[in-house]
Amino acid sequence: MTAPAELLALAVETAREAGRLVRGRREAVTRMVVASTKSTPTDVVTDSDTAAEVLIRERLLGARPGDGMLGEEGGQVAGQSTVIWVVDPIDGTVNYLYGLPDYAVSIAAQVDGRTVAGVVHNPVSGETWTAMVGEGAWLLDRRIGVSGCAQLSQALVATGFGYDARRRARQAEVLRHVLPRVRDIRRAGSASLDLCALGTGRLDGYYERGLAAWDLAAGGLIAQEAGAVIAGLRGRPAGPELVVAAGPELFPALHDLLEPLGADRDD
Ligand code: LIP
Repeated sequence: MTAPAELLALAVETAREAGRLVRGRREAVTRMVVASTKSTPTDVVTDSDTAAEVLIRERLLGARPGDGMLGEEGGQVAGQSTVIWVVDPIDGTVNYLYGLPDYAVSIAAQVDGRTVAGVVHNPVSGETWTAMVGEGAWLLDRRIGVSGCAQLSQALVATGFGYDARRRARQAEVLRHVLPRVRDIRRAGSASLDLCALGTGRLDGYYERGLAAWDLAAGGLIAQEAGAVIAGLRGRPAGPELVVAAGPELFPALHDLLEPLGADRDD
C-alpha cells in the first residue's frame, strides 16, 4: 500500500519519536559535541543526527521493509517498492549544536519519485506541519496558507547560506542587492522550517542556493500545498541550483529580482 494518508501517519509518528530523542539528548547536556564534519569544518554532524537517522530508518523500514530511504547522514537504502523516504533527521544542525530552538525532523515520502506526503516537526515548539499532495497543508489541526503579500518592498524574505566560504561571499553579494528591495530578511538556519513558515504566512518569500533533497522534500510539499509557487530560475525546477518560493502574487517579482543577480550561480 502506498496511500499518502498511511505514509503520512507513519512519518508523523516517527518524526515525533525522533524529535523526543534529539530534544532529550540536547537538554541533557550543556554543550553538544561535534561528532564529525562534512563539506567544511563548520558543516557539522552530532551523534544526535546519526542516532535520530538510525531510529527513523528502523521505524520506517521496520514498518515497510520493501521501501528505500535517502537520509542526510549517509543512510541510503535501496528498496524494492515504489516508496522512498527522504529524511533530514535534524534540519538546522548548527542551531541544534548551539541550543537554538529552530531545528526540525523532516520526513517526506516519495512514490515513483514524486513527493506525496511530508512532515516537518519542531521538537522544541511542538509544532508539526504536514501535507499530502492535493490535500492542502496543516499546522497541527489548522489548515495553513501563504500570505497575500504582493509587493516586494513589503515582503519579509528568508534565505540561507552554504558552508563554503566562496559560496557565502557570492551569497552575500546577492543579499546586498536584495536587502534594500524588501521589508527585511530572516536567516533562521533551517530550510524546512523556513518553507513551513512561508506556508503558514509567517514569511512572504524564501530563496536559497544549495539545498539538498532532504532539506527541501517535506517543507517544499507543505509550502506548495499551502499555496506557494516553488521553482528555480528561468523555468527550472527548484533544487540545489536555487529554490525560490513565495505566494503567487509575489513570486514573479522575487524571481525577477534574483534572476539578473545570478542567484543560482557561484561565479
Ligand atoms: C541547513 C539548511 C539551511 C541552510 C544551512 C544548512 P542542515 O541544513 O536547512 O537552510 O541554510 O546552511 O544547510 O545542514 O542543518 O541539515
